[in-house]
Amino acid sequence: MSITLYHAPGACSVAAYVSLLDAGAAFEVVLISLAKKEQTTESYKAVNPKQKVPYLVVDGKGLSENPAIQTWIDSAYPEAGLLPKDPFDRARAISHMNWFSSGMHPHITRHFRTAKFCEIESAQDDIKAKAQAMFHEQMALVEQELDGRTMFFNHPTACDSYFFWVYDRALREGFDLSGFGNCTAHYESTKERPNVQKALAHTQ
Ligand SMILES: N[C@@H](CCC(=O)N[C@@H](CS)C(=O)NCC(=O)O)C(=O)O
Repeated sequence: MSITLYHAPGACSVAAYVSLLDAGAAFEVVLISLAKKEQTTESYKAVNPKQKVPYLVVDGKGLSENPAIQTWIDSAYPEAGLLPKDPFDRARAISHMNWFSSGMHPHITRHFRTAKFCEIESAQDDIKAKAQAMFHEQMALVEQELDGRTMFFNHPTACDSYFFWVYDRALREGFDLSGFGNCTAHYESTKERPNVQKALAHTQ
C-alpha cells in the first residue's frame, strides 16, 4: 500500500501524522508551507482542491479531514487501537474528533485569520474576543470530559493527537488556558509521547 500525507508543520495535520506513526504505517510525508501559501498553488490544488492540510493519498485515492483520515487509519491498522473497540466508545471517539474539528478548530481560525472573515478593522478585536470566549466554553466541556484523566479513553487514541494540536495551537495563539488543569495535564503528557515528538520535529 502506498500512503502519502500532505502535512504543514504547526498545522492540525500533526494529528493525522501522529496516528500514522502510532499505527506503524509506512508512509511518505510531503511538507506544505502555509506561510508561503503553498496550499493555494495550482500544483497543490491539483492534489487537494480544498487547499487544506491534512490530505492523505492512499494508492492514488485522496482523503481530507482529520476525523476521516484517522478513522481510516484505525480501520486499516486495527491492531494499533487508534479508536476504542467497543462500538459505543468508538462512536464517542469519532464524535470527539468531529467536535475538535468543527466545534473548536474554527474558533482558533477566526482568532488567527480574523481579517479573512471580516474586513471592518474596528470589528476585529470583537471577533477575536468572541472567538476566544467561544473556544473557552468548549474547553470547559473538554475539562469535564477528561475528568482527571490524561487521555480520553484508557489508552492513547486518535482523539488525543487531535486535542493535543487544539491545545497547542490555542497556546501559540496566546489564549489563556491556565484555568483548564485537566486539559493542560493532557497536553503535557501527550507532548512527551515519542511519536508526537517525532511528528513535531519534522519541519523540513
Ligand atoms: N477540519 C479540517 C481542518 C483542516 C484545516 O483547516 N487545516 C488548516 C491547517 S490547521 C489549513 O490547511 N489551512 C490552510 C488555509 O486555510 O488556507 C481537519 O480537521 O482536517
